[in-house]
Amino acid sequence: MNAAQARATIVVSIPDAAKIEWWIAQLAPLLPEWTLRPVDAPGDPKAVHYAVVWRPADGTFTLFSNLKAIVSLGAGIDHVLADRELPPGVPIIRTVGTDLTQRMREYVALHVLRHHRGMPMIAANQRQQRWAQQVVPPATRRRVGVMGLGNLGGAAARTLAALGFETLGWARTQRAIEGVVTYAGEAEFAAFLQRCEILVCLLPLTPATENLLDAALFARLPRGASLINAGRGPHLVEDDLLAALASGQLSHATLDVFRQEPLPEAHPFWRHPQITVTPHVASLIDPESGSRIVAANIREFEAHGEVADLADAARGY
Ligand code: NDP
Ligand code: OXD
Repeated sequence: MNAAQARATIVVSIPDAAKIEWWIAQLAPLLPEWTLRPVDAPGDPKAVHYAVVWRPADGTFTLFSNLKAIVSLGAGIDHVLADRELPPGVPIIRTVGTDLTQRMREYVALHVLRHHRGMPMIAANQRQQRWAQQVVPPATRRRVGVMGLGNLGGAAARTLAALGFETLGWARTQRAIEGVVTYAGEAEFAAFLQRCEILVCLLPLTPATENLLDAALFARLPRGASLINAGRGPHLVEDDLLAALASGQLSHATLDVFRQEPLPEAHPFWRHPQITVTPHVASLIDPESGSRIVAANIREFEAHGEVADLADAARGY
């Protein structure tokens, strides 16, 4: 790095100020050639070459005319693309890694098994001291479908197949995963849905996937199916879920992501007996390994102008 580049700055933008300090403290020793600053005290804006962000405010990047790349502190880039003043053409780097994948595999296995074995009903029975035995089929006769077969969905589908579930997967393009029956695109969506007794959503949020979890989709699932949404809140039409649970078309839902996060205290999902709420923890980025991945990606991008975890902004993920 030459003298002119030595002043280069990386800004960090996260809604929670304490987390900004934390990420700066983690990243600074890994990137000693760069100055790390909070986004609202960037120093010379022309020296800002990278922005490391989670849910940046609208217009965050407009000051930075020499931005080389935006780094999403997560696998999804919807929170970056949501910025209505996003400068066009600036590459967006996702943060993915084996930690993130491992955590998502655990979350999906936990909640699929919980639905499969009827745990919500068993827990409700316990609260009423009710001893009610019910025989459930083995995993080999339970059909579980995963929407989205990328980094996380693909890993989740493999895990479910390894547990013995009859595993189905759906993506935009045809994907081949050993032990998983895969479907692609609009044309094969109905055939996929009609077989899913448990449906897991691990799609990115794009114009094509927003509101996809709606009444029409629920109607295509086998009656009594259950839903796990760990993608994004706006995938789900909330009133349609409540209606499907009330009618018995769906039996239970586990939701990790919401239109408004944190989920407001008065929201009906909190107290709904057929809904399990988890606070966007399916696969929280691990701060230590996360900083190593972010630092490695910045170095790689700086050296070669590209990196494996580059998102495709036009595609939306
Ligand atoms: P990837 O980009 O690796 O994979 C996305 C998958 O979705 C691909 O298989 C893609 O299809 C498919 N897809 C995209 N658009 C469509 C569509 N219109 N129809 C059908 N399939 C589609 O993403 P990741 O697996 O890394 O992450 C997925 C999402 O999970 C993130 O965007 C984020 O929203 C969420 N997430 C949630 C976390 C949590 O803690 N709850 C943590 C991390 C991420 P194709 O293969 O054909 O391209
Ligand atoms: C992510 C997330 O996108 O945590 O990584 O949701």
